[in-house]
Amino acid sequence: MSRLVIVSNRVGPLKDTGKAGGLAVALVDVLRETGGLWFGWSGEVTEAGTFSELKRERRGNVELATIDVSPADNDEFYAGYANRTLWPMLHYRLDVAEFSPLFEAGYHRVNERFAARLRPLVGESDRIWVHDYHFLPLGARLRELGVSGPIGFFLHIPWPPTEILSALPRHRDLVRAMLAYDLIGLQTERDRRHFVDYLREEAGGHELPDGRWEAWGHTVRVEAFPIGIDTEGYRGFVATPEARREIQRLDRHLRGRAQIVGVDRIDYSKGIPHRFRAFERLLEDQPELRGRVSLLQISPPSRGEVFAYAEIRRELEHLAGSVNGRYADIDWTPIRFMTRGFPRRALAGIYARSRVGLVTSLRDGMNLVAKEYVAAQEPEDPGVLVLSRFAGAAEAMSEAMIVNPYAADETAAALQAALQMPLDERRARHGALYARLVQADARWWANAFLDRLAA
Ligand code: GDG
Repeated sequence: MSRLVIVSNRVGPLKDTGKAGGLAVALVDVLRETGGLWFGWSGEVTEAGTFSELKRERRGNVELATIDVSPADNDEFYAGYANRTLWPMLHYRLDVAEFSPLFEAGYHRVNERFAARLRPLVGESDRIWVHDYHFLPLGARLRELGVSGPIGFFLHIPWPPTEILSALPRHRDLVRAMLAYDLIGLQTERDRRHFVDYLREEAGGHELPDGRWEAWGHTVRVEAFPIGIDTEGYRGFVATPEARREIQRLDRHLRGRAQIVGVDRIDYSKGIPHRFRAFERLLEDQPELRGRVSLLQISPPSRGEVFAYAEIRRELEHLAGSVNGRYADIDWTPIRFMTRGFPRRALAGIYARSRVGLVTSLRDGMNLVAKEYVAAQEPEDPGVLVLSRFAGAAEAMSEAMIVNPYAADETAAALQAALQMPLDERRARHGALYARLVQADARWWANAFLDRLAA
């Protein structure tokens, strides 16, 4: 089989350091199968930028190759167009999206440079798999440089309705460039529908008898591949010493009280303020729960250089402070808001000791936390997942308690129902969710995408 080349902004690590996301683990697995190369950003910002020397690291048949970006690239491409224009646009947030010609030019410049640096590393028969919104036009640039083998693209975040996307300046050029890919993978059926609607409405596209789409003189396959986690591997984390340590610490601290857990990078798409308000509503409506249930919110900061992120962090600190000020008691803190991360195995222990996993995304490509929470539960006595209907994960997790995070009263009622749910119902819901996570895991996802790309 031909060699696989993966391109993504963040690369690796090749071995599980305890920090690596499940996605990295799954991608390294598929790279090992046929041997391959993973290309992307080194994580370094240097003056030489995309002209820097290629950094290479090899383990067995898998190689990493990375380059730096310059300070201007970082500001315009990464913190600029990727995270201040595309991220909000694709999360339906026209109100926070910034449209700057400088960002846009930087985005295209970095895509061109990445394509030029990758080109000499690509063999005739290689298959290329490009990831995420940082690299929408990368395939088109690679084609211009003569790459003729299969190139696939997977978008980890949502694809919005045309009415929203069409507000993006030069949206047609961006989507036209995407049609250089042979396969475009999206997280959900809803995202896929939005994408092909766009092709029909804006590009005069139509579906061919073999299911591919023709638009603007290109032919492309567009399908949904909902991303999974390494379910059984994750389940195994709960038995590790790192997880056990957190479980013991929580047992000592909680002393029989129930805990609701939320885990997300600080990001306005995750609906964390809505979560705090729903929890406040629960305490308001159910006075008997005061002193008996708490919310633990773990939120490693991200993209702090972007104003909207610094702002949401301040809002959360304020909200947590005001709920705690109002309801806390000598021996009970309603919301424990932690702006730091935990190692993955420790996190698994925290999920395992939480009665409820609460995900209130206002818009989310998939949401892996929802899946990890389910994977970490003890099948004999599992907790309950309360999940926003606006997370891609909701499409295939109907046995979770699905909520509208904008309705604080509805979310509060679901929390109460989750806290009181009888054991047999918890087991039935968890059993169905877990079985699906085992089937549609990260390996299944990667292989489904690559099989389609090969076809
Ligand atoms: C994007 C899309 C899509 C979180 N806190 C800590 C920590 N995490 C880990 C979680 C989980 C990952 O980060 C977050 O993944 P999500 O899927 O929830 O969200 P995004 O980061 O926004 O990811 C999303 C995903 O891509 C994959 O396609 O599902 O919709 O937005 O794995 O566990 N990990 C550690 N410490 C923490 O404190 N170690």
